[in-house]
Amino acid sequence: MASRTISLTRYLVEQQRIDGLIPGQLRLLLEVVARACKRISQAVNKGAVGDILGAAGSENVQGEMQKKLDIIANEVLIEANEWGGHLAAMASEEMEGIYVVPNRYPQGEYLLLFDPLDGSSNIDVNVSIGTIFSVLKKPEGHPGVTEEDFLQPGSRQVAAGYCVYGPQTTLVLTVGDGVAEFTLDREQGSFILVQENMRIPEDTREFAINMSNMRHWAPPVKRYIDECLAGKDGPRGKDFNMRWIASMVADVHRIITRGGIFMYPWDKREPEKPGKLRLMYEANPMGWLIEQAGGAATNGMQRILDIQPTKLHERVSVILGSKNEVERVTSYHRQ
Ligand code: P6P
Repeated sequence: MASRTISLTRYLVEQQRIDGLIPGQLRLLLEVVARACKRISQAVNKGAVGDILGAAGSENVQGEMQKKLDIIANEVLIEANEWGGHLAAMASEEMEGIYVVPNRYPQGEYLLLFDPLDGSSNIDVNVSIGTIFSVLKKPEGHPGVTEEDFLQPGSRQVAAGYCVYGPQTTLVLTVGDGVAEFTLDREQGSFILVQENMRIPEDTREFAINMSNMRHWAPPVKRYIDECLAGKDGPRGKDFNMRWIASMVADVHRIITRGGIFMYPWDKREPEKPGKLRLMYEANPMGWLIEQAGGAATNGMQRILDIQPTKLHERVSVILGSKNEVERVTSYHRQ
Protein backbone atom coordinates (compact mmCIF):
# COMPACT_ATOMS: atom_id res chain seq x y z
CA MET A 1 0.00 0.00 0.00
CA ALA A 2 1.59 3.27 -1.12
CA SER A 3 2.07 5.74 1.71
CA ARG A 4 -0.94 8.04 1.99
CA THR A 5 1.18 10.74 3.59
CA ILE A 6 2.06 13.72 1.40
CA SER A 7 5.42 15.29 2.13
CA LEU A 8 6.12 18.99 1.66
CA THR A 9 8.20 18.15 -1.41
CA ARG A 10 5.37 16.17 -3.03
CA TYR A 11 2.85 18.89 -2.14
CA LEU A 12 5.01 21.60 -3.74
CA VAL A 13 5.68 19.48 -6.87
CA GLU A 14 1.97 18.78 -7.27
CA GLN A 15 1.01 22.43 -6.68
CA GLN A 16 3.64 23.45 -9.23
CA ARG A 17 2.24 20.96 -11.75
CA ILE A 18 -1.39 21.87 -11.13
CA ASP A 19 -1.46 25.64 -11.00
CA GLY A 20 2.02 26.85 -11.84
CA LEU A 21 1.89 29.06 -8.74
CA ILE A 22 5.18 27.57 -7.62
CA PRO A 23 7.90 27.98 -10.26
CA GLY A 24 10.87 25.63 -9.81
CA GLN A 25 13.07 28.26 -8.17
CA LEU A 26 10.33 29.15 -5.65
CA ARG A 27 9.76 25.47 -4.88
CA LEU A 28 13.52 25.10 -4.23
CA LEU A 29 13.43 28.20 -1.99
CA LEU A 30 10.54 26.86 0.09
CA GLU A 31 12.20 23.47 0.51
CA VAL A 32 15.46 25.11 1.61
CA VAL A 33 13.61 27.30 4.14
CA ALA A 34 11.76 24.23 5.47
CA ARG A 35 15.07 22.37 5.83
CA ALA A 36 16.53 25.34 7.72
CA CYS A 37 13.49 25.32 10.03
CA LYS A 38 14.13 21.63 10.75
CA ARG A 39 17.68 22.51 11.83
CA ILE A 40 16.45 25.41 13.96
CA SER A 41 13.90 23.08 15.54
CA GLN A 42 16.68 20.63 16.47
CA ALA A 43 18.70 23.47 18.05
CA VAL A 44 15.65 24.82 19.94
CA ASN A 45 14.78 21.34 21.20
CA LYS A 46 18.29 20.89 22.66
CA GLY A 47 17.69 23.79 25.09
CA ALA A 48 20.11 23.96 28.00
CA VAL A 49 21.62 20.61 27.01
CA GLY A 50 23.02 22.29 23.92
CA ASP A 51 24.46 25.27 25.82
CA ILE A 52 22.43 27.57 23.57
CA LEU A 53 20.07 29.25 26.01
CA GLY A 54 20.52 32.68 27.47
CA ALA A 55 21.71 36.01 26.15
CA ALA A 56 24.27 36.36 23.39
CA GLY A 57 25.64 39.54 24.97
CA SER A 58 24.78 41.64 21.89
CA GLU A 59 21.93 43.86 20.67
CA ASN A 60 20.08 43.63 17.36
CA VAL A 61 19.15 46.51 15.09
CA GLN A 62 15.98 46.99 17.12
CA GLY A 63 18.05 47.62 20.25
CA GLU A 64 16.80 44.34 21.73
CA MET A 65 19.13 42.00 23.63
CA GLN A 66 19.84 39.01 21.36
CA LYS A 67 19.58 35.44 22.59
CA LYS A 68 22.13 32.88 21.45
CA LEU A 69 19.36 31.10 19.55
CA ASP A 70 18.42 34.33 17.71
CA ILE A 71 21.90 34.39 16.21
CA ILE A 72 22.03 30.63 15.56
CA ALA A 73 18.65 30.71 13.76
CA ASN A 74 19.74 33.70 11.67
CA GLU A 75 22.98 31.97 10.63
CA VAL A 76 21.16 28.72 9.77
CA LEU A 77 18.80 30.59 7.41
CA ILE A 78 21.60 32.59 5.77
CA GLU A 79 23.87 29.55 5.25
CA ALA A 80 21.03 27.35 3.97
CA ASN A 81 19.83 29.90 1.40
CA GLU A 82 22.89 31.73 0.09
CA TRP A 83 24.31 29.09 -2.31
CA GLY A 84 21.18 27.70 -4.01
CA GLY A 85 20.89 30.26 -6.82
CA HIS A 86 17.24 31.09 -6.01
CA LEU A 87 17.85 34.31 -4.07
CA ALA A 88 19.28 37.74 -4.88
CA ALA A 89 19.35 38.85 -1.22
CA MET A 90 17.92 38.33 2.27
CA ALA A 91 16.73 40.63 5.06
CA SER A 92 16.39 39.67 8.72
CA GLU A 93 15.11 41.19 11.93
CA GLU A 94 18.56 40.38 13.33
CA MET A 95 20.54 42.27 10.68
CA GLU A 96 20.60 46.04 10.06
CA GLY A 97 21.08 45.90 6.31
CA ILE A 98 20.26 43.42 3.56
CA TYR A 99 22.48 40.39 2.95
CA VAL A 100 23.33 40.23 -0.76
CA VAL A 101 24.16 36.73 -2.03
CA PRO A 102 27.98 36.62 -2.39
CA ASN A 103 29.37 36.76 -5.95
CA ARG A 104 30.78 33.22 -5.62
CA TYR A 105 27.18 31.96 -5.80
CA PRO A 106 24.60 32.37 -8.62
CA GLN A 107 22.06 35.17 -8.09
CA GLY A 108 18.33 34.31 -8.20
CA GLU A 109 15.16 36.34 -8.70
CA TYR A 110 13.69 36.11 -5.19
CA LEU A 111 14.12 38.17 -2.03
CA LEU A 112 13.72 36.37 1.32
CA LEU A 113 12.81 38.21 4.52
CA PHE A 114 12.57 36.58 7.93
CA ASP A 115 12.28 36.91 11.66
CA PRO A 116 14.55 33.95 12.41
CA LEU A 117 13.28 33.33 15.91
CA ASP A 118 10.18 35.24 16.94
CA GLY A 119 9.21 35.26 20.60
CA SER A 120 12.76 35.15 21.93
CA SER A 121 11.64 36.17 25.42
CA ASN A 122 10.05 32.70 25.63
CA ILE A 123 13.14 30.69 24.67
CA ASP A 124 14.55 30.31 28.19
CA VAL A 125 11.19 29.34 29.69
CA ASN A 126 10.34 26.60 27.19
CA VAL A 127 7.34 28.33 25.59
CA SER A 128 6.61 27.98 21.85
CA ILE A 129 8.64 30.24 19.50
CA GLY A 130 8.95 30.30 15.75
CA THR A 131 10.41 31.45 12.44
CA ILE A 132 8.44 33.80 10.16
CA PHE A 133 9.35 34.21 6.47
CA SER A 134 8.19 36.26 3.49
CA VAL A 135 9.19 35.99 -0.18
CA LEU A 136 9.16 38.81 -2.75
CA LYS A 137 10.38 38.93 -6.34
CA LYS A 138 13.34 41.17 -7.06
CA PRO A 139 12.15 44.09 -9.23
CA GLU A 140 13.43 43.75 -12.81
CA GLY A 141 15.16 46.33 -14.91
CA HIS A 142 18.37 46.94 -13.01
CA PRO A 143 21.46 44.90 -12.13
CA GLY A 144 22.29 44.11 -8.54
CA VAL A 145 19.98 44.44 -5.55
CA THR A 146 19.42 47.24 -3.03
CA GLU A 147 17.39 47.75 0.13
CA GLU A 148 14.84 49.70 -1.93
CA ASP A 149 14.09 46.49 -3.86
CA PHE A 150 12.68 45.05 -0.62
CA LEU A 151 10.34 48.00 0.03
CA GLN A 152 7.28 46.44 -1.61
CA PRO A 153 3.77 46.27 -0.10
CA GLY A 154 2.74 42.92 1.39
CA SER A 155 0.31 42.41 -1.50
CA ARG A 156 3.38 41.71 -3.67
CA GLN A 157 4.48 38.64 -1.66
CA VAL A 158 4.76 35.40 -3.66
CA ALA A 159 5.05 33.13 -0.60
CA ALA A 160 4.78 33.52 3.18
CA GLY A 161 4.84 31.20 6.15
CA TYR A 162 5.98 30.37 9.63
CA CYS A 163 7.31 27.40 11.56
CA VAL A 164 6.19 26.92 15.19
CA TYR A 165 8.70 25.19 17.50
CA GLY A 166 6.23 23.89 20.07
CA PRO A 167 4.87 20.49 21.17
CA GLN A 168 4.98 19.80 17.42
CA THR A 169 7.18 21.49 14.84
CA THR A 170 4.58 22.82 12.39
CA LEU A 171 5.14 24.65 9.10
CA VAL A 172 2.27 26.75 7.73
CA LEU A 173 2.57 28.37 4.32
CA THR A 174 0.77 30.03 1.44
CA VAL A 175 1.73 30.80 -2.16
CA GLY A 176 -1.58 32.56 -2.78
CA ASP A 177 -3.82 29.51 -3.16
CA GLY A 178 -4.97 28.97 0.43
CA VAL A 179 -3.04 27.94 3.55
CA ALA A 180 -1.46 24.50 4.09
CA GLU A 181 -0.16 23.02 7.34
CA PHE A 182 2.67 20.47 7.67
CA THR A 183 3.88 18.73 10.80
CA LEU A 184 7.45 17.48 11.13
CA ASP A 185 7.65 13.69 11.36
CA ARG A 186 11.01 13.33 13.10
CA GLU A 187 11.26 9.61 12.28
CA GLN A 188 11.06 10.36 8.54
CA GLY A 189 12.69 13.78 8.90
CA SER A 190 9.94 15.17 6.63
CA PHE A 191 7.21 17.78 6.95
CA ILE A 192 3.94 15.90 6.34
CA LEU A 193 0.78 17.62 5.04
CA VAL A 194 -1.86 17.62 7.79
CA GLN A 195 -4.31 20.24 6.50
CA GLU A 196 -5.04 22.20 3.31
CA ASN A 197 -7.22 25.28 2.88
CA MET A 198 -7.20 26.23 6.57
CA ARG A 199 -10.16 28.54 7.32
CA ILE A 200 -10.54 31.06 10.16
CA PRO A 201 -14.10 31.37 11.59
CA GLU A 202 -15.41 34.89 10.87
CA ASP A 203 -16.54 35.28 14.50
CA THR A 204 -14.75 34.48 17.74
CA ARG A 205 -14.95 34.67 21.52
CA GLU A 206 -11.19 34.81 22.03
CA PHE A 207 -8.94 37.88 21.96
CA ALA A 208 -5.14 38.11 22.25
CA ILE A 209 -3.55 41.33 23.50
CA ASN A 210 -1.02 42.30 26.19
CA MET A 211 -3.49 43.64 28.78
CA SER A 212 -0.71 45.25 30.86
CA ASN A 213 -0.56 47.99 28.20
CA MET A 214 -4.26 48.92 28.57
CA ARG A 215 -3.63 52.40 30.01
CA HIS A 216 -1.50 53.25 26.96
CA TRP A 217 -4.00 52.24 24.22
CA ALA A 218 -5.88 54.58 21.89
CA PRO A 219 -9.66 54.91 22.64
CA PRO A 220 -10.91 52.59 19.83
CA VAL A 221 -8.82 49.69 21.17
CA LYS A 222 -9.83 50.41 24.76
CA ARG A 223 -13.49 50.51 23.70
CA TYR A 224 -13.22 47.17 21.87
CA ILE A 225 -11.52 45.37 24.78
CA ASP A 226 -13.87 46.95 27.38
CA GLU A 227 -16.83 45.58 25.37
CA CYS A 228 -15.24 42.11 25.27
CA LEU A 229 -14.64 42.24 29.05
CA ALA A 230 -18.26 43.32 29.66
CA GLY A 231 -19.25 39.84 28.45
CA LYS A 232 -22.80 38.64 27.79
CA ASP A 233 -24.38 41.46 29.87
CA GLY A 234 -22.47 44.03 27.79
CA PRO A 235 -22.95 45.36 24.24
CA ARG A 236 -21.45 42.24 22.68
CA GLY A 237 -23.99 39.92 24.33
CA LYS A 238 -21.41 37.15 24.75
CA ASP A 239 -18.52 36.26 27.05
CA PHE A 240 -14.94 36.36 25.72
CA ASN A 241 -11.79 34.43 26.66
CA MET A 242 -8.26 35.83 26.50
CA ARG A 243 -4.96 34.29 25.41
CA TRP A 244 -1.53 36.02 25.20
CA ILE A 245 1.50 33.76 24.58
CA ALA A 246 3.83 36.70 23.69
CA SER A 247 5.02 34.70 20.68
CA MET A 248 3.25 36.08 17.61
CA VAL A 249 3.81 32.78 15.77
CA ALA A 250 2.05 30.78 18.51
CA ASP A 251 -0.83 33.28 18.86
CA VAL A 252 -1.33 33.45 15.09
CA HIS A 253 -1.18 29.65 14.77
CA ARG A 254 -3.95 29.32 17.37
CA ILE A 255 -6.02 31.88 15.46
CA ILE A 256 -5.51 30.19 12.06
CA THR A 257 -6.41 26.88 13.74
CA ARG A 258 -9.54 27.92 15.73
CA GLY A 259 -10.20 31.64 15.19
CA GLY A 260 -9.59 34.68 17.40
CA ILE A 261 -8.30 38.23 17.14
CA PHE A 262 -4.67 39.27 17.77
CA MET A 263 -3.84 42.87 18.54
CA TYR A 264 -0.55 44.66 19.07
CA PRO A 265 -1.83 48.22 18.58
CA TRP A 266 -0.09 51.59 18.67
CA ASP A 267 0.25 52.86 22.21
CA LYS A 268 1.37 56.10 23.77
CA ARG A 269 4.55 54.71 25.36
CA GLU A 270 6.41 55.48 22.11
CA PRO A 271 3.94 57.72 20.25
CA GLU A 272 6.35 58.32 17.35
CA LYS A 273 6.34 54.59 16.56
CA PRO A 274 3.24 53.20 14.77
CA GLY A 275 3.54 49.95 16.75
CA LYS A 276 5.92 47.34 18.14
CA LEU A 277 5.75 44.67 15.42
CA ARG A 278 7.65 44.85 12.13
CA LEU A 279 5.85 45.26 8.85
CA MET A 280 8.15 43.44 6.44
CA TYR A 281 8.84 40.17 8.27
CA GLU A 282 6.06 39.88 10.85
CA ALA A 283 2.88 41.76 9.85
CA ASN A 284 3.08 41.20 6.07
CA PRO A 285 3.63 37.41 6.08
CA MET A 286 1.16 36.86 8.94
CA GLY A 287 -1.33 39.27 7.33
CA TRP A 288 -1.25 37.39 4.02
CA LEU A 289 -1.62 33.99 5.72
CA ILE A 290 -4.59 35.29 7.73
CA GLU A 291 -6.26 36.71 4.60
CA GLN A 292 -5.60 33.52 2.64
CA ALA A 293 -7.39 31.64 5.46
CA GLY A 294 -10.44 33.95 5.24
CA GLY A 295 -9.48 36.40 7.99
CA ALA A 296 -8.53 40.10 7.90
CA ALA A 297 -5.42 42.11 8.88
CA THR A 298 -5.30 45.90 9.33
CA ASN A 299 -3.28 48.50 11.18
CA GLY A 300 -6.55 49.95 12.50
CA MET A 301 -6.97 52.22 9.51
CA GLN A 302 -5.95 50.25 6.41
CA ARG A 303 -5.21 46.74 5.14
CA ILE A 304 -1.72 45.72 6.28
CA LEU A 305 -0.88 44.37 2.82
CA ASP A 306 -1.59 47.76 1.20
CA ILE A 307 0.96 49.65 3.33
CA GLN A 308 3.83 50.99 1.21
CA PRO A 309 7.01 50.44 3.30
CA THR A 310 9.51 53.30 3.60
CA LYS A 311 12.22 51.42 5.51
CA LEU A 312 13.29 47.81 6.04
CA HIS A 313 12.59 47.61 9.78
CA GLU A 314 9.40 49.66 9.68
CA ARG A 315 7.02 49.02 12.59
CA VAL A 316 3.26 48.81 12.38
CA SER A 317 0.15 48.48 14.53
CA VAL A 318 -1.36 45.01 14.01
CA ILE A 319 -4.99 43.87 14.31
CA LEU A 320 -5.60 40.49 12.64
CA GLY A 321 -7.76 37.36 12.80
CA SER A 322 -11.48 36.59 12.57
CA LYS A 323 -12.87 38.87 9.90
CA ASN A 324 -15.91 40.27 11.72
CA GLU A 325 -13.91 41.17 14.83
CA VAL A 326 -11.11 42.86 12.88
CA GLU A 327 -13.69 44.83 10.91
CA ARG A 328 -15.38 45.90 14.17
CA VAL A 329 -12.13 47.23 15.72
CA THR A 330 -11.20 48.92 12.44
CA SER A 331 -14.65 50.57 12.28
CA TYR A 332 -14.10 51.98 15.81
CA HIS A 333 -10.88 53.59 14.54
CA ARG A 334 -12.85 55.31 11.79
CA GLN A 335 -15.55 56.79 14.04
P1 P6P B 1 5.16 41.81 24.64
C1 P6P B 1 8.00 38.82 20.50
O1 P6P B 1 9.04 39.58 21.06
C2 P6P B 1 7.08 39.75 19.76
O2 P6P B 1 7.79 40.39 18.75
C3 P6P B 1 5.89 38.97 19.21
O3 P6P B 1 6.24 37.68 18.87
C4 P6P B 1 4.90 39.01 20.36
O4 P6P B 1 3.55 38.97 19.93
C5 P6P B 1 5.20 40.35 21.02
O5 P6P B 1 6.53 40.71 20.67
C6 P6P B 1 5.09 40.24 22.53
O6 P6P B 1 5.30 41.54 23.05
O7 P6P B 1 5.24 43.32 24.76
O8 P6P B 1 3.83 41.26 25.06
O9 P6P B 1 6.31 41.07 25.28
